[in-house]
Amino acid sequence: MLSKTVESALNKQIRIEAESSQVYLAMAVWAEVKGLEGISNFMYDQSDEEREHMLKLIKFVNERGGHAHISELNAPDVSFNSFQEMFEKLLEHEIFVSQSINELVHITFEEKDYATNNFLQWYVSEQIEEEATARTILDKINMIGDDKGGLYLFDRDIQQINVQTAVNTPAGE
Ligand code: OFO
Repeated sequence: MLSKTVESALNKQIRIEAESSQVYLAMAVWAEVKGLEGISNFMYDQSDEEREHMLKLIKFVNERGGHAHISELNAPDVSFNSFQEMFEKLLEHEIFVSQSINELVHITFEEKDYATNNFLQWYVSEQIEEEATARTILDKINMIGDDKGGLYLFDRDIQQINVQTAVNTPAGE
């Protein structure tokens, strides 16, 4: 059974994951309109993943005797000055999500809720991976700068970058 404190902290995270999904959906649309299909597909996939993160939390709250709260969401940024700016925002957002997960883990310790703590370890690992992917992409985008040819090649290769980072990051590291 969840304490009210843990339940409301989990519900806050449900909202953050839902907002993350919207953040990446808006980036996917922007990239698609700009004609960069690879980047757009990457963002659509990220958006789907965030929805999965949200659903996983919803199921957990309900299974543990709580009531998952589906709330209104803040609107995401829908346009960017450059791809560089968009990927900077992606990394910033993932860092924000990691901090939020850390606070949530801290609350479970305070509440002596070790089952929820254990459940959240998956999110801790996931965030390490997502931050690493975002940093790798941003490094590459920073190298490309304003070079259109470079961006074109990057658009073709972005899916691979994601997969390689995931494979090269041992679970829990
Ligand atoms: Fe990348 O945010 Fe979910 O966990």
